[in-house]
Amino acid sequence: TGARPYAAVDLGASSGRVMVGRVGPDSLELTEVHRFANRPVRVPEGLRWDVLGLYAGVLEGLRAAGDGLASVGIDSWAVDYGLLDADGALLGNPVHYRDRRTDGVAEKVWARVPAGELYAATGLQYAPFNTLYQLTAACSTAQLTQARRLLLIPDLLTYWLTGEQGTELTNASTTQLIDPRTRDWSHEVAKRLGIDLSLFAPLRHPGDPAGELRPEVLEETGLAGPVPVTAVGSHDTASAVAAVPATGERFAYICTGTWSLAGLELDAPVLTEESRAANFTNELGLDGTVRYLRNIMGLWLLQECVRAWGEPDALGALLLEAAKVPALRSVVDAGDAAFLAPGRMPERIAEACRVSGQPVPASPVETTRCILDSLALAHRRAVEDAQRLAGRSVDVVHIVGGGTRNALLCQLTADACGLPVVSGPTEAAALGNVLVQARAHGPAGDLAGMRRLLTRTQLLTRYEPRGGTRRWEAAWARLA
Ligand code: ADP
Ligand code: LRH
Repeated sequence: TGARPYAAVDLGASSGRVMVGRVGPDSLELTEVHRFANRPVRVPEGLRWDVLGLYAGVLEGLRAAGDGLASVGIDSWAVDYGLLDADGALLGNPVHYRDRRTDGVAEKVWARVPAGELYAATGLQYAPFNTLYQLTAACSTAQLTQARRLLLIPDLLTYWLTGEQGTELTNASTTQLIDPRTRDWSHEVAKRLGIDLSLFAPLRHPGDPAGELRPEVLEETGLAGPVPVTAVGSHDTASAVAAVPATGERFAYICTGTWSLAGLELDAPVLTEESRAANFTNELGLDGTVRYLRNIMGLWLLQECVRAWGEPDALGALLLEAAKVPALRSVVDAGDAAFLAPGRMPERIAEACRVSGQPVPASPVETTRCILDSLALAHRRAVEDAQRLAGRSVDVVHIVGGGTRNALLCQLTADACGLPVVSGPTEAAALGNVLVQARAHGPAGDLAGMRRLLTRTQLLTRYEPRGGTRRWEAAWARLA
């Protein structure tokens, strides 16, 4: 196609990639030009992101993308940030959301703003790593005291590329400092918690210009300027949901990768007490939408086990063998924050099976099966609960992200939900990123139009439910 290329930088918790997308009236092509590991590093202060390594990966990816880029967009995992001093220099290494510094912090926050009021004001589920709790944990540190600016990870990398600062809205909604009804800062929550909102740069919306690559960046990447940078749905999950190839409105989605984010796209937040009790979140999506979803531990459980077993290349073989293990022998609660921290994952899963009186998986293959059954079960619970709490029903579940490569997980999810699953695209976040850039620089298209293009151009796989949803309900009862 003659269409100009867009570069999408998509940083997940397990890997970063730079993809080049080309969008035509009836075509959408995505090519991976660079992929690099994202490895958290444990230093004496705690668990940190290697943000310089990530930035180097971004530069290398842009070099590989080559000349002629119509624009660049960046998305990443949510909630985390870097702090800048008065000179604009980064203060320390950004803290990883799995760091333990937020242990016990929620109670301090709720003593000032009760959990119910916080939910009514921000719509965010309780997660220890929401930026609000991280900032409370950091409140008297030398770093935060010196900081003059806070930039969320994609905004920090955008700043390094362009010299311009902003706070992109979809990701800002994961700080728990945004009111999902006004789609603006919640001044009252910030005030009551003593959080200085002037630390944040002004809000930017997906599609807004975010500057141009600095001359030094052009030099380093060998690119000819000017190359504009465009704000996208900079929360990876917002970009991924934008790229769910749904044909109507009656769909649920599950973005699978390190996490499973399972829920619905709505026009307005659900802020009821029942919704809070069910730990559903109202994050902001494209074009005025709300991502009403629950965080499920996701393939993190498996990643951590594979890391513990020391066989990083064994995943394919493990999954083939796991498919032969009888279903639902033991399950764990894959929504349980007890699995958040790294380390000893096979033992922690075994322990959870033991205390709930179920057979303890006796091999890596059995543990793998236990994880996948547990994820499918958590997917079912989230899809069912979301429909009930939002008063909407669906007749298809879309799975996007790295988990689409796991056919067993997709089939088990169809079985558990009792609904057809349509899986794909795998690189949904990068596609959503590209499409938002394309419409900012070309003819405007709405979300439905973007999705029609995805349905026509992406390879999708359909899994039919094989019956027996009662067994899944019964399995859940073992955990209750
Ligand atoms: P993130 O964006 O959170 O880093 P991804 O969307 O890249 O995550 O998904 C990573 C997950 O995809 C891995 O944890 C792994 O379970 C799964 N995955 C990747 N490649 C394969 C594969 N070839 N077969 C099965 N699963 C895979
Ligand atoms: C997925 C994700 C998710 C957040 C978590 C911190 O990558 O952005 O939506 O809850 O990381």
